[in-house]
Amino acid sequence: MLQLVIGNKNYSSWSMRPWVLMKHLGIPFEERKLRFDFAAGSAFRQAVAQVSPAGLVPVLLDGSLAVWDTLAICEYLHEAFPQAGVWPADRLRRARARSVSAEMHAGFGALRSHCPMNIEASLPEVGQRVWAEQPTVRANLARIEALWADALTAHGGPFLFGDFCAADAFYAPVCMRLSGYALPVSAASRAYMSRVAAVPGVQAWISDAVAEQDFLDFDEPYRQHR
Ligand SMILES: N[C@@H](CCC(=O)N[C@@H](CS)C(=O)NCC(=O)O)C(=O)O
Repeated sequence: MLQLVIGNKNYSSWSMRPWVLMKHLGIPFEERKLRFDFAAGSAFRQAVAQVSPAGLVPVLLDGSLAVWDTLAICEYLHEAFPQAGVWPADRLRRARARSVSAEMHAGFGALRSHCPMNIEASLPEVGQRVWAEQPTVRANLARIEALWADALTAHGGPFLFGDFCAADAFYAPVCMRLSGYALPVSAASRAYMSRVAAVPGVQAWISDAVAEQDFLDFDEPYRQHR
């Protein structure tokens, strides 16, 4: 049985990606959740160090093999379950899906740092301030909306490349951020975000995140409590 080591569901955007993808595709796995605590020597640090030299979550364990980093995990799943639909079946779509996923993986730093994922919170006033003060966040969002629009138009929806695949899983935490911080987006983007949020695997992650009832101040630059 595969095991996916993840962090707090409310905060861990990287953990969310392979988790929702595997749930959606029906790839069986066991979840092992580690509560975030980034202090040196913490239980989190010790547990992650036992499975990954990189010291970050998520980590996919297949027997004695550890695969870390979300893109590597998606590629491993694609090879282990070639029919599951991790990436689109069509070669050109697959190349584009990998491109937009890699762009997410390597980029959008301003959006990620100014609007950290916090699924449970509703932070429209923070979003309004960030939007007014941070041109880099506005530029990130313009690029995200453009690439969503291009993919949805080219492939006819309902997801970026037709069926929900790894590319949508990569943007699922972005959808959470745009909703939670109520950033202004087009009607087409909002409709795509609603479709992503309605996917059963995404729904399951959201309800677990809301039920977590945890508050980690270092992950909450904008709140003192829930
Ligand atoms: N590039 C990595 C990023 C993983 C990552 O940054 N994970 C965060 C949690 S969402 C983490 O483990 N942080 C622990 C730390 O910063 O020490 C991936 O794609 O998996």
